[in-house]
Amino acid sequence: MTASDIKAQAKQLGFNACGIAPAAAHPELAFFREWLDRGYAGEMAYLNRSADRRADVRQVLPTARSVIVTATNYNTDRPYSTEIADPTRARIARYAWGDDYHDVVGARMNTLLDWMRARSAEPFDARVYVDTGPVQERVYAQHAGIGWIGKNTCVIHPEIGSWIFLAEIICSLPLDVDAPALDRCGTCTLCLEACPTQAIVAPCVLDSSRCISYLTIEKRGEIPAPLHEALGSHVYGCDVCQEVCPWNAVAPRSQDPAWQPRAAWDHVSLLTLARRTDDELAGALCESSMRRTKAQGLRRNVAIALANAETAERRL
Ligand code: B12
Ligand code: SF4
Ligand code: SF4
Repeated sequence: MTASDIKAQAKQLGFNACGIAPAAAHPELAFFREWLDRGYAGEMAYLNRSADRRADVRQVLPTARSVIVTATNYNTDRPYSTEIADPTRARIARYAWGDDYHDVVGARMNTLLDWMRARSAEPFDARVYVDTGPVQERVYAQHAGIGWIGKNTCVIHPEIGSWIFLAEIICSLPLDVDAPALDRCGTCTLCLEACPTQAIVAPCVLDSSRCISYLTIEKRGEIPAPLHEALGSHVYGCDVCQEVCPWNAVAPRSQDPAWQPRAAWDHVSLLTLARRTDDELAGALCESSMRRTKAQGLRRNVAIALANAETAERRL
């Protein structure tokens, strides 16, 4: 079983890109500790707890030789949030409109691993992760040639753009590896300028404690009042720094039913969201990435967005 066989099978299973990185302590991984020390992880304590393991995938799987990284395009046929002027319309991040990618991509990765085990002449060790393990997925994606890490910190595939889920199989097989992807941001700084909360404090450096994605999804309890206004009508995640990226200007769309927007979130107004009963919200959150905040977290975000919409309407 060669690297090319695995990539061909990944394509067959619906992955949009697949590359292989050496299981090594790549130089970019060293930045993670500095980032934690600067407090940029906010209250995401799990990142601190797993810092040692994140320094090298061989901490996760000591026999690891290769990291097979896949990318799955989740872009669908809907306008960008930056193209919608209406302050009463709820902004929900593109990745969260369909089914939970942990489940969908995870199942496809397990199918790929089963196929590898059936094809391999010898048994081998392996771990599959989709945003679920102590692995710096973007660094391994860059070294697998999937795409470069942009100044907005997202991995950008030169043809697909950055609307991609990353997933990996760490394995003990000594596979042929790909060349790392080259940085193509050049002199552009559009994402740094567009961020509503100035969370991208320097190229490739994101302060989560200011990022709308962190505030609306990961932060428990109250969102700090000075940041409320900048949240605008974002109620779950944020896509602004990717929407302004020229590499997403003509991003291909996925027809995969898994990523098509659920009716409950499609073109939904803040008032409609606020009026949903707990049962209705629980139904819509079922097997959705958005279940992370639970109905309670979503209501907190909607309340702030509604207050922002009232202020915006008074100004008109
Ligand atoms: C924690 C986390 C977050 C945090 C912090 C994000 C961040 N930028 O660090 C928050 C909650 C804010 C977040 C938001 C989002 N996330 Co997130 N998140 C993660 C998670 C679990 C860990 C990332 C992490 O460790 N961050 C800490 C930084 C320091 O590490 P890093 O991102 O790996 O960055 C490395 C490189 O940038 C490197 N580096 C490389 N070159 C250079 C150059 C210089 C000069 C410097 C200084 C550093 C540097 O340093 C770091 C390694 O030590 C990953 C999954 C995973 N296990 O990797 C998903 C992941 C990164 N998220 C993902 C997604 C989709 C999102 C959102 C788009 C969701 C949304 N729409 O709201 C946003 C994007 C916001 C943004 N601009 O990053 C995808 C990204 C796919 C992609 N194309 O890159 C991932 C990979 C999940 C997945 N499996 O698909 N996320
Ligand atoms: S996701 Fe939104 S808030 Fe976070 S860095 Fe990007 S533009 Fe800024
Ligand atoms: S907007 Fe410009 S600087 Fe930011 S990630 Fe895209 S190309 Fe790079």
